[in-house]
Amino acid sequence: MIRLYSYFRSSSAWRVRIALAYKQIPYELAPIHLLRNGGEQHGAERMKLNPMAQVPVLEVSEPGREGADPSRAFLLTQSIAILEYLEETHPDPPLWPSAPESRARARQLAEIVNSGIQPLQNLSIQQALRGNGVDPLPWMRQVVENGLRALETIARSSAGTFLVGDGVTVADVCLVPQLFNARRYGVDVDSFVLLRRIERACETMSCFVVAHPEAQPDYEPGP
Ligand SMILES: N[C@@H](CCC(=O)N[C@@H](CS)C(=O)NCC(=O)O)C(=O)O
Repeated sequence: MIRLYSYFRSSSAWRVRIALAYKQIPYELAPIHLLRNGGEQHGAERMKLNPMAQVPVLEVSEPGREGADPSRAFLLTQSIAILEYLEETHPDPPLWPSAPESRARARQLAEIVNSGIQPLQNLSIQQALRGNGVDPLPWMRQVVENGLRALETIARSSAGTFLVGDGVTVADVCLVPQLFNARRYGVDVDSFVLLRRIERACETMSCFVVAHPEAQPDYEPGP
């Protein structure tokens, strides 16, 4: 059995939700509220799941094995490591292209989001800036715009229907949640014409629809 610890608005957890849906892997969703009570991710039990106090966390236990010891479940954090694990255990349909050049390009674009944008605008960074009396919004806009500009520029030479060719890849899985965050921060997403076109293509796929924050059981309206 697979359980995903998630927060509806977490872009990193959203990536994993897309991959689980795309690969049609059944799972149980376990919400962790990142804002309630000072952030449930910091609680002692949650810290046992992920000492980084972040979502997503994937928990894999032996299916149906009676008396299985839950403390021996396989726990995995870091969305890209989780996506790779899902790819290796459920290779079809794939999220990584098979040709080395396209595969590397998909990784490169995914890492622009995963390493070059998301960590710089994460909740803990926003809270640290606010704690120092700094409004985080201009910083968040700047890092998101810089990253999206790089994505748009590089993808001009690799994109077909999706960021890399005509099949959905890990790069698109990272792009769509990041565009959602960009809008929340007031970034003019429509100025990224290619990224918007690819987002629209993704939105026609059911795996992106069911993974959307508003489709989650823990969804709450709000900014
Ligand atoms: N590199 C990690 C990033 C995980 C991450 O930053 N998760 C955010 C939500 S998107 C989080 O849990 N933040 C909690 C906090 O900053 O307190 C991954 O890809 O899984």
